[in-house]
Amino acid sequence: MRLTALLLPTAMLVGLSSCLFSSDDPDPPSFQSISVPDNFSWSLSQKQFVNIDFSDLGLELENKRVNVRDENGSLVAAQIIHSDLSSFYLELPIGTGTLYLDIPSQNLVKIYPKNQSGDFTFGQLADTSFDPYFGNKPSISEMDSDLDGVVDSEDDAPTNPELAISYKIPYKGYKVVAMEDLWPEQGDFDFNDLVLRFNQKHHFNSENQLYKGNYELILDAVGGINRHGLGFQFVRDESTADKIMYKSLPSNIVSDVTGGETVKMHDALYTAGVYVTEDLHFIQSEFYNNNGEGPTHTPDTTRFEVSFSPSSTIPTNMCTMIYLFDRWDRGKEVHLPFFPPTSAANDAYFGTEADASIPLEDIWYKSSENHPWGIEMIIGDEDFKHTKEGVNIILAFPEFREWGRSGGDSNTDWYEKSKENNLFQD
Ligand SMILES: [Ca+2]
Ligand SMILES: [Ca+2]
Ligand SMILES: [Ca+2]
Repeated sequence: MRLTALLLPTAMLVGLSSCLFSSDDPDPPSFQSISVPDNFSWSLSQKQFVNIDFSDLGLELENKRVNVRDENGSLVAAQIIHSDLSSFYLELPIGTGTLYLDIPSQNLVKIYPKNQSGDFTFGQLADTSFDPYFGNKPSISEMDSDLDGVVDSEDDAPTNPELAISYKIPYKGYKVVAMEDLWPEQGDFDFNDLVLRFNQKHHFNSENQLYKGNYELILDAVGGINRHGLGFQFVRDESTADKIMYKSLPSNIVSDVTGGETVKMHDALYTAGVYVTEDLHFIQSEFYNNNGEGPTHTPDTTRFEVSFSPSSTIPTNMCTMIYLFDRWDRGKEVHLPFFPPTSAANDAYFGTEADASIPLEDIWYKSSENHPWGIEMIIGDEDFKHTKEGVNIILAFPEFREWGRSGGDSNTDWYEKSKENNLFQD
């Protein structure tokens, strides 16, 4: 096994926005003062590839279920084992500790602690003792009602032959995205032009092929001045220990979209994804900014379902990320760092203003100082409280800067340590 992964958090910079520095801070730090490693992803989460070869066990595991659980027994991910192999792509809350693998049919639990470099040591099969903590019981049902090869007791949809496994990503809480929307120009680094949380529940068939996904998106703040649409894109994470890299997927992996009134499929020629809305205002029940200056309102929630064309063209390491686009200039998209533009983007914007994307090297949406237009966080059940309008994030969260400088290695709890009166929710 192996893995490696990555994501780390990071930081941001600041820029302009002078008016918000408090008078008791005579030398307010600027976002530009943060020097970060080139390969810093500005992500506060833990992404990990895990490939497990069960052949050493010498057990009959074909069509048997394997679960990944956290230390409380909560389901993180699951798969049906074929040819003694399983491959997982995990997006975990920062700080996730030991993971466990359980194979119910064998009454077997294996423990995978993190090693010193922060990776889980999957595959070493270090501990084969049953851990009663999970209350695991061998699967007793041999009935396979829907004939998909997975016995009823291990089948999340025992009467639907097209579904066998379902789990949420992230497995608890949400993926939080906080963005600046002026790309390719630099903004004021308050990261509240868009603040949203989303979660996805993915459903797979007995061949571990993605069949459909249910998405929930909570629009916490819309602090930007410009009108923007919102999209989801599906990409594959090709990151290694040395390089962060995401690659677009072809649009034909998506076969249908249902649910929200504003949601529709990307055009056939585009890369894989959906338009959540052509204008963020359209998914608000009434207009709000939630930034302390404009109107305040309970955040609206949008839900939709995406059907995929189950086939091996959807890789295990597929991940979902949101992006913004200019309502009046569709080719102007804003993505998190390292995430590629969709095929609807206008290449002419790259390398202009503050953008220093290097398309041939798969480096996207970063400035020449490696500063981002958005950050991503997976922080489990904790809430992220965003900044008030115009408050530079490094002022609101004093440890943010050190997090960035460390390339995400230290101060990963910066979001819990805000300076008083700088957050919208204060
Ligand atoms: Ca079945
Ligand atoms: Ca089934
Ligand atoms: Ca801003």
